[in-house]
Amino acid sequence: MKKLFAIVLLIAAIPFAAVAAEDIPGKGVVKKVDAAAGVVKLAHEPIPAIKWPAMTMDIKVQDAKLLTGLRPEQKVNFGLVKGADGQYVISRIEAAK
Ligand SMILES: [Cu+2]
Repeated sequence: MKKLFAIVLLIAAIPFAAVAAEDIPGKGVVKKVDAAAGVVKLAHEPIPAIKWPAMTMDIKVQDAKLLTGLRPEQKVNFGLVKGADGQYVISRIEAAK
């Protein structure tokens, strides 16, 4: 019984673990999409977690597929993770409501 309870707890914790593989959330506006290079130019709001002021910059995406459907002047929410080279890359990006 104790074992079953432990397993249930473990399964219940999985979604939180997935979320806790934390990205750094940001908001911005798409300025340019370069799917071939896997880069999006964003005018992003300040990101205090990593001490970034508001700026317009090119950011790489983890997977070029993330850029599908994005278009200039679209408002987006995105998440950043640190790549192996120490540079931040976009792990998720979606249209903001
Ligand atoms: Cu920036």
